[in-house]
Amino acid sequence: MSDKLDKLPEESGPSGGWGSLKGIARIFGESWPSSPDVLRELERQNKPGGFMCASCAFPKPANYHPFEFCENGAKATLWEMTKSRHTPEFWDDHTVAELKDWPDHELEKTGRLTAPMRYDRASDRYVEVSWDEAFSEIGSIVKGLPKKEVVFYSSGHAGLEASYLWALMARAYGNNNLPQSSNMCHETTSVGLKKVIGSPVGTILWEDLEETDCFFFFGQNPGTNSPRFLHPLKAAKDRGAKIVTFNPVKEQGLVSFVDPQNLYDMARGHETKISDQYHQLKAGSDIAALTGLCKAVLEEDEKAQAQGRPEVVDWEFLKEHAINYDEFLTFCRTTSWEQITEECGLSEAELRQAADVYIHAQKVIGVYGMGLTQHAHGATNIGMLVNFLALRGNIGRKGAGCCPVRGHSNVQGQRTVGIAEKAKLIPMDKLRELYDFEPPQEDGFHIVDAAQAMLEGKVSATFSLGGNLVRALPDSDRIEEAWPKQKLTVMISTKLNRSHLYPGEVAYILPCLSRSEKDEQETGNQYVSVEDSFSMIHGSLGKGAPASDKLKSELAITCSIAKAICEPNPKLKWDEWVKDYSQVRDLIEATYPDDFRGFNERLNEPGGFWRGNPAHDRIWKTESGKLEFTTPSKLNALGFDDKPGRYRMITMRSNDQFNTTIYGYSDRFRGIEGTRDVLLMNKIDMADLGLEHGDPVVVHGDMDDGVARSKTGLKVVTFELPRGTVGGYYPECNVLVPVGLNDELSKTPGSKGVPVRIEKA
Ligand SMILES: Nc1nc2c(c(=O)[nH]1)N[C@H]1C(S)=C(S)[C@@H](COP(=O)(O)OP(=O)(O)OC[C@H]3O[C@@H](n4cnc5c(=O)[nH]c(N)nc54)[C@H](O)[C@@H]3O)O[C@H]1N2
Ligand SMILES: Nc1nc2c(c(=O)[nH]1)N[C@H]1C(S)=C(S)[C@@H](COP(=O)(O)OP(=O)(O)OC[C@H]3O[C@@H](n4cnc5c(=O)[nH]c(N)nc54)[C@H](O)[C@@H]3O)O[C@H]1N2
Ligand SMILES: [Mo]
Repeated sequence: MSDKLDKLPEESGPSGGWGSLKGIARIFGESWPSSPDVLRELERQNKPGGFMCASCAFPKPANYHPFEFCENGAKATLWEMTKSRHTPEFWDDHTVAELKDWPDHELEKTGRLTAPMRYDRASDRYVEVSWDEAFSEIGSIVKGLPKKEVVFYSSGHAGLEASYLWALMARAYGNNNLPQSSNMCHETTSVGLKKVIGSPVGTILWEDLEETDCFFFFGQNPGTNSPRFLHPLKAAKDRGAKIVTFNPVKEQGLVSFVDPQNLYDMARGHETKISDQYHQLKAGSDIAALTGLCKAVLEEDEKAQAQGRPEVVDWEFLKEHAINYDEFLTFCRTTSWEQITEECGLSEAELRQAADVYIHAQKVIGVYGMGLTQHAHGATNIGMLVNFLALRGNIGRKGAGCCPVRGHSNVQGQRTVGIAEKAKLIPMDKLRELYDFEPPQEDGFHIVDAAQAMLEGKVSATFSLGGNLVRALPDSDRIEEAWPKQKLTVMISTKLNRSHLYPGEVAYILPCLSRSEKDEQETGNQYVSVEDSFSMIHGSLGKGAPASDKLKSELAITCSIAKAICEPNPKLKWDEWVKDYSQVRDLIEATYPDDFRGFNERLNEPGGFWRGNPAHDRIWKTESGKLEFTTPSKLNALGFDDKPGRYRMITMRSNDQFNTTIYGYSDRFRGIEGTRDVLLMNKIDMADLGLEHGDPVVVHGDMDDGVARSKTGLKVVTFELPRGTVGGYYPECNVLVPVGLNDELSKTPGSKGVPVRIEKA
């Protein structure tokens, strides 16, 4: 792979447009889909009766486009519909040791896994086994392990039916060790947003996107991570709405967009400007910026009151709905503009300009993503955004609200149906009543607890329903060392990934169907269902030919594992449930009647059915029964102090990856081509260190925790970033993220605020 670092990153083109079609065409060419039906499948994507995108969780509108998918959704579908097959014969020519030198992209490119395989230590290869052998050995090993040491991880792909049974299996087995990918992601939302508004999920619906006249974006990158969002954003801009963005990185998707579905715009190259203002604040400094915004709003309110104009702050809303705002307002008044601007690197004028847009908008949506959640004080970040929205009553009102943009396609839904490590979140009485067993009452492992226990040798077995933990977790070097010390690792996967290269004493790879494939069971082809970021539930039906006739569905694999490891119980009808998934939907409804009333009947409502959200209607399920203001204890969200030579590193996603799945080496929007081994840096910071564009560097972890961390093999790239903030790609830079650097409330890893030192190699 030759990089193209001889020249500086170029000004990139708009998001969408011809570039997005080229991006799709490249994957199409590389993976030559096995079936001529592939275009028909793409056409069915995200529509009622079709299948729901396996990429992100952005909502699917009831009034869909002819092609309701984006560049990255199409890439995800084509990537899983590849004609390449990873058959057991692959291992005739390769060993695990050899594959450790392969990049992630090459591992997944070996194709769809076709048969269950077991690791053979003597030859250092995986060999095919029968499904029965696999389940029977898994059962006999797990029965001999301490219950507390068995972990049931899930990455947010699997549908609601399989996920419900996955959680039921863990509890019937005897623990709540149900960490999920959202523990590394929007756990800050699940805990932090819940604390302040009583809802662990966003408050807006599709119609609010169509009504709003203003968006404030904090640390979310729609162009890459939720490109279908660009359509309602463009529509908003076309009707005169304003968009203000806070992000250390100038992300192309938030700068301009050409709608690839609009032939007229495509032919004319008509770009829609997305952000009216773009504020490149320092990484981790949103608390300061939001304090500035709120301070400006307050000052305007005081002026308006003095001059007898209408109030700027919605005092009525605060009095009726909120508590603790006095303390916060005092904090804003007593924090000086110097403190604020020093901390975030933006000027008072810039912050006032942004506040001015806010003050003049009637309906504001606050959007956020990993830029707020993945910090040591991520929950405070979210609390601050809620303060800001609440000042003018912008929550629980049409066209206004709080919009966390979720990651994996069913990450939110998995939590809704019981994947959670905290016992108090689960209706245990219902489980007892429905299934006649005593559910475990002790909390289980959050992913960070599981990682820490793994490092201490206290995890004996991990089951992974999707995902690639060895790569996705912080401190990935240390995890690579600890992971193989487990007695058993079982990975339910579609493609080969790095986690498979660190097999436990006994290790299985169990290959499953993907969402676009036919899931034929005794009663016919089965629907599954997912929940999107707006809490809408959608049915999804795969129709494509399975990649191999040996594949099983995630639900079928879950039921077989459950049968092998749980005590027999006539109420746990694992075999019956596989025959007809609608029975599982009935059980979900019986367990969560408020959320899933009429589940089977409502499965295919266009745009999905809404499971409701009290905060949307200004009912606050918080401890106090009110919206709770947050007063921060400091002006940044970092878990360390600044000091000379220490930089704040953000770990970032390119436009050519889905988490640890690397589609290619073209980060088109950032103008970085041919490599991911880069460190992005401000040119003045580079000059300070005597670095020139393209110089090799070593990046050292700079957390004061006694652990040495370093990443070699990176080249420095001149990039427009605030001084003191540097960027590197996830997952390559995960070796630098300390496992102990987490959000104080939710334990979400601080992947956007990692302390590092930089040295010329
Ligand atoms: N194509 C594609 N789509 C995806 C994914 C993918 O990898 N590829 N991943 C999926 C998953 S699981 C998730 S969770 C979502 C993630 O989607 P996002 O939430 O958009 O996550 P990131 O791209 O990691 O980071 C978002 C933005 O935060 C900015 N940022 C970093 N630090 C800060 C900060 O301190 N303050 C502010 N204000 N901004 C900051 C970054 O520059 C970046 O633009 O996307 C999902 N969709
Ligand atoms: N430093 C840093 N670390 C991060 C992040 C970051 O921004 N910075 N982001 C974090 C976030 S937001 C997340 S969500 C996690 C992601 O962590 P994970 O969810 O664990 O990782 P993925 O890369 O999404 O998992 C990819 C693998 O899933 C399997 N797979 C794909 N499709 C399917 C399917 O349909 N079924 C099954 N069973 N398997 C499938 C394939 O084998 C593929 O190799 O990483 C986190 N780690
Ligand atoms: Mo995520």
